[in-house]
Amino acid sequence: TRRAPPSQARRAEVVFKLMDGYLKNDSVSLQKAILDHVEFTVARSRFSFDDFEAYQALSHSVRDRLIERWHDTHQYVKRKDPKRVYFLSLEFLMGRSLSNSIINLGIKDQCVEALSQLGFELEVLAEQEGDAALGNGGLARLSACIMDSLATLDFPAWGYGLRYQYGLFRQVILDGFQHEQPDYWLNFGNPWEIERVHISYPVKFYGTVEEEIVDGKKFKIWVPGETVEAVAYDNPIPGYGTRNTINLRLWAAKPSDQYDMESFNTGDYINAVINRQKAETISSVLYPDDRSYQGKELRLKQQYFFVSASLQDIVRRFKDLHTNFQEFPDKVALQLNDTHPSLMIAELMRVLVDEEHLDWNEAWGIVGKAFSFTTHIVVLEGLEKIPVDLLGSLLPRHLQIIYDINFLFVEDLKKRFGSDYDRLSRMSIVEEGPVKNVRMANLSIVSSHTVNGVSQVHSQILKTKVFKDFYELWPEKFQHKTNGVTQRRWIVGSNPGLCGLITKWLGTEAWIRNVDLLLGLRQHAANPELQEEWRMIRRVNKKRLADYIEAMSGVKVCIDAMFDVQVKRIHEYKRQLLNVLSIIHRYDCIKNMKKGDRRKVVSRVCLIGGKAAPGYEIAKKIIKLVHVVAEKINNDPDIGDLLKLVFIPDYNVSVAELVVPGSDLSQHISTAGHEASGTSSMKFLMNGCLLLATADGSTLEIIEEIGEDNLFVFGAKLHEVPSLRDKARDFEVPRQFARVVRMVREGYFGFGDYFESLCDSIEGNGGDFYLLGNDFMSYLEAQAAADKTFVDQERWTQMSILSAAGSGRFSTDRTVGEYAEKTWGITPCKCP
Ligand code: B1H
Repeated sequence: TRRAPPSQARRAEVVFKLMDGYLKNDSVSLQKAILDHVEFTVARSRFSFDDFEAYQALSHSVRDRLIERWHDTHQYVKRKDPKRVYFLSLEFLMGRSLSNSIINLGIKDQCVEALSQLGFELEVLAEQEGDAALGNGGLARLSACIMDSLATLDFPAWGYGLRYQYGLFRQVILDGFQHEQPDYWLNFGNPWEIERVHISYPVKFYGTVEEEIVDGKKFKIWVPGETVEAVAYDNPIPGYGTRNTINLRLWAAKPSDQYDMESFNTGDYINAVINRQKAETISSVLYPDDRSYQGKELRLKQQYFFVSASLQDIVRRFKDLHTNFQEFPDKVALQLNDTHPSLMIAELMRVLVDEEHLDWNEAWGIVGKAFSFTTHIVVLEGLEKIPVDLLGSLLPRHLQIIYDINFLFVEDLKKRFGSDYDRLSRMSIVEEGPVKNVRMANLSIVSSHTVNGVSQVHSQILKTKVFKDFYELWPEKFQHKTNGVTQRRWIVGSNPGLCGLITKWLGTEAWIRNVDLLLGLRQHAANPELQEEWRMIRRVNKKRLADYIEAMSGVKVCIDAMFDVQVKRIHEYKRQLLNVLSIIHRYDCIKNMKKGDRRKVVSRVCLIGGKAAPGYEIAKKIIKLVHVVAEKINNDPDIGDLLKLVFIPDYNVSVAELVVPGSDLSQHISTAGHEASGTSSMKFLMNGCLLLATADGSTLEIIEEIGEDNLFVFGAKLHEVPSLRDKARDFEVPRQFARVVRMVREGYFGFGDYFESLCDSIEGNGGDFYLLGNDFMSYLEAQAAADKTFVDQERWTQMSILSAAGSGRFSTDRTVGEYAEKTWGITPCKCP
């Protein structure tokens, strides 16, 4: 006879009797946890294990504590059933999790102690972890910072994304050239995810659209041709100073049992199995191009796979407690991180109309209240387009729905604007032409209640240029939220020295949750005692960075020199080339100086790092140029410590955690009007690094916050750019500029022919689109001003303190607070 399972209540009784509350966080309990995980999870002997095994065991101990809080948060939020925000992004750059989790759980001291008795160091173990690099750059790191703030501020929120098996490629430099290697980041296991085999949904593709009659009414139904399964992997995201721990759910593609049963019946068993396995390719690799869309089928499949699985999950959660879809927008806010997840608009329409049998207008009303859209693009050419043919073959029903949305939209437009056909064709969701495209941004704007830009100036550009027509139609839809970064990772985690110092001078740790308190540093900015301590901490960080530079490149650098840094994706508009040209100019000047004058030169260590998209030739040439110039300068005995140039390979989140705290000066020098926001500048600012920047993106707000005197600003202003471009052909470039470009062209650093097209991009007939020649002299002046200030260490330190003090506005805590109130309509739900 089989025994009946115990009732819930009986089970709870047993569990309570056995358990002595939650897991304990004292160092002895942590030690026991670590040893248990060494023995039973890692399956090594408790008496002998190495750093990596200790990292694994510690991670599992931390994970256990995360899971407890994560369960509690879920249960509590489920009971309260508040409106939740779903942050939908195809990219999350999470970096490492161990240190961050320990900090947010508030168990750092205990972990350090627990480890030290076992003979391990937390910092060393943390280095064992590889980065989770499921994204390209700023947009993806923003998603990660937003998750940290959502959790810390107790918002009922979920992140949804894709679990790529290969993250952003590893950049390997061979002979100065970039090579891409796969980032198979799951090779050594990932203790930070929880595989949820029982949470999976079928996702369908291809097929045809047919009609179905239900209760005498006609409905469209999609008869798909292929099915794959989406399996959930959950990543707990702990808040700081709260029990709340939210979920980042990433989907992986697995073969479906419904997939291809036919081929098994043909007798070719082996090939049938192999074909089945192909389903996994959907989530296998992250596309490494930021800002260029290629209309690839696999990319579209990824987008829909993501959208379909996430929406099924969201709708299931909604239906657990609700039956009336009119309540959907009261419970669900769907945040589109750029247009990459925008197919969810058509998918929600399809679910509501075809599956739930709501009528079109009802469904459209729900969609319009549920979605909000944030764009990260500044120029029209950057907007995502999907070829109609591609969409029609992969998702025939969605294409119909998009056409229907567009038809009704254009009908409305005609009523308002009559026969202004130019306007109609600009605003239409479908772009006519030799290749018809779906304009994903237009679809997103038409269907969302709110459109956000990512900095003040960006939002302004959206209203006056990129989406002018839409702004004229719906001014009330347009908002703006300046981006931010989380101080938990970018000060507390990566700069513990500065963190301690700030806490000491503010007399409280409260700034870690309430970053506006940093303003309290302003009053001490000129205090010599603080200044001295500030410099000491910065020196330690510089030493750490110098050691890294030497280990990685073999170049010894002097920590008294100014560490001058530009780290970000390589792009023409970000103008790394301008930086290199000015370094060549500096080198040339030193070479031509009388020996006596050299004493006045401020020593610099110039660091440049970043990845180029694999197919982006000009960007790859810039990387090679950095290397050849570095080779020449660093090996010139005549120059010594006056100037060094080092390329930092494979720049990623954990490299940034080392570079940011150790820099004196950081460069954000895009041509005005091209950087939507920029977020690395905010990290540098928080760490007291001075900025050398153009008046672009969020820099304009940084200037507003800390004052023009506390950073080095140069270059053409936004309103000057169009006329400068018009006049570019007649512009007489400064001789200093012409000279350094000539040096590159003529092979002074070797590879003259190879750099020809690079030089043409700033001098040739196409004109100097990004205005390097135009901004060159003002750039050199700003550089000279930085040199002059650096000599005056009191002034420099004061500016540094004022930078950090003014960085509070650039925390994602502020960004997320604004989104919650003005866009999503959600309030905190704090787990007791
Ligand atoms: C930003 C992207 C982006 N803008 C397409 N656009 C991508 C576009 O894989 N793709 O197809 C990936 C990324 N990323 C950046 O977003 C902006 O350039 C920055 O200025 C901004 O700070 C950042 C966050 O808003």
